[in-house]
Parts: sequence; C-alpha cells; structure tokens
Amino acid sequence: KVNGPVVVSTWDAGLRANKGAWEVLGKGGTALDAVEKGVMVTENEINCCVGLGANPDRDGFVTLDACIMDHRFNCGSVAFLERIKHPVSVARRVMEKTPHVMLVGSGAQQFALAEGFSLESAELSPDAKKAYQDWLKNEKYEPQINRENKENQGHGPFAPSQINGGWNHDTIGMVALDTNGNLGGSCTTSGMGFKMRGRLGDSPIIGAGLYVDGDVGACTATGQGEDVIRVAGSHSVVEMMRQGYGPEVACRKVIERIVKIKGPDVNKIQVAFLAINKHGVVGSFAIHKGFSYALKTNTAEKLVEANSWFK
Ligand code: SD4
Repeated sequence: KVNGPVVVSTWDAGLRANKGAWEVLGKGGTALDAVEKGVMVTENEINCCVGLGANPDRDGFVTLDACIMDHRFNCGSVAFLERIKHPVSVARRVMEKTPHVMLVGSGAQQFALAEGFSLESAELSPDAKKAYQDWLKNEKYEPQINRENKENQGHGPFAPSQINGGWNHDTIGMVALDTNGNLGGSCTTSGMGFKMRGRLGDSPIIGAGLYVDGDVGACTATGQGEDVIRVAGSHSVVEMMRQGYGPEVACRKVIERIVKIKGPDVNKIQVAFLAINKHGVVGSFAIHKGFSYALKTNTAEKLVEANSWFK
C-alpha cells in the first residue's frame, strides 16, 4: 500500500522546498516534477550553499552541481556549471533531451544556453562576497565543509567562525513518492565552500549524492561529498533497502561504513543520508548530531531531527 504522496528534503531550507514540491504532489503530479520544482525554491533563495547566491570556490567563482532521477533509472546531471540559475532544471534537460547522463563546465553551460536558460551575472551575492572576503583574510586557501549552525555548538572541532557565513542552510537533496506510487529524487548545491576550482562533490553524481530505484527506494546525501563518493553512498543505501532493511537502518549501515573508514578523522566531517522506500517510509541517519530533514505528507509538515552515530 502506498502512503503517498510524501516528500522529504535535507536541512531546514527543505521546509520551503517541500512546499514547492507539494504544489505538484498535492495535485496528483509526478514525483519527478515535484522534486524539480521543490529544489528550485532553494536555488532561488540566497544562502550559503545552493544556487547562484551561494559561496564561491577559492578563486571566487560560484560553480553549481545538480542531478535528478526518476523511478525508471532515467537520470541527468550537471556539474561545475557557472552563471545558470537552475542547475536542477538543466540536469533534467540533460536527462530528457540528450543521450547522456552528465554534462560539466562550459559544455553544460553551452547546453543550458541552447536550451534557453539565461546567462546570469558572475557577480557574487552580497552575503557571499562578504563570506569570501572573510575567508580570504585567513589566507588558508583551504576548502571548508558546510555545516549547520546549531550542530557546531559544542560539537566537533569546528569553531563558529568556520561556518560559512553562519547561515543555517546546506545542500538540498529531495526524495518523493507520488500518488501513483512512483519515486523521484533531486539534489542541488554549490558544493563545499571555498573548494578548489573544478572540484566536484557527491551531489551531481548519480549513486553518490542521489539514487532512485523505483522498485526499492530512493536516497540522497548531504555533507562531505568526498566521503559520500567513497562508499557510493546513496546507491549503497538503496541496496541496503533492497536487502530488506528499513530506510533508517539502511542509512545507518552506510554511515557506519564511513565512520569505520575515517577513523579519528570522522570528527572532522559530517555526512547524512535521507531515504524513502517505495512504501513511503522515510528514514535518515547522520554521523554527528544536528542534521535535520523536512517532511511533508497529507497530514504532517515538520522538521525532523535525524538520529546520529555520535549522540
Ligand atoms: C558536496 N555534499 O559538495 C555537498 C555539499 C554538502 O554539506 O552537502 N555540504 O560535498
């Protein structure tokens, strides 16, 4: 029995993104349309980590990564995309209009322009400009992981000054089940703040930042992309669900794998997975406390604190 529609997305920006998704899901629309519309809300907001208003790479350029996937293994992705407002929509066009899955850099931008997307200004948002200038003062020229405000209070080695601009947003990953029982997922980000130029994280990589198997479930990831890629994170979670684990246990099993791989360095990173199975059951698990996800159904609309390896 399908409990749909259901939509979940990462972090508290997900509350607003879910509303966007619900405009589609609430009317009986497809999960695929919903996850595109949903994360476009976040791409439109000014925040540290998603869309053109986000933090730049260490050379001062905002470069965006996004992907989208439906219940039938159709998928599209863009990475290292500059000056285009809605990377998730470009990813969807890659999926629907090209024989490819992934386009990057200037080729992705060229494709977006040919598809009628406009070339936006390369200028940083005022918030990003300030964050970049602050970051330059430290002259570390080192990438920083994006972590949410509250999670840093009294936990882990990150001083509050290291949080990008102090904004409590992050990459947005969204997975949804529609009234027809079909799953879909999307993920969009500016990546790690002040990353090396050309760096890709997990978010645009099918199987890492996002994976959907219409017969099993869907998963998205947030946090240190390198460590999500290492374990083919979202795909691994979906495979755990295929083996019969519920979504939360499936997420936990892959988090445990990362914890083991990282050893003491696990204190330096955060990773969280957010999954849904084909019955609409949702589960999540993070390395550290402080990861929350937004849930919306016919009867509920709320932010849920995920369980974590470190309490
Ligand atoms: C990345 N996973 O680029 C993304 C960023 C993120 O918390 O989610 N940061 O690695």
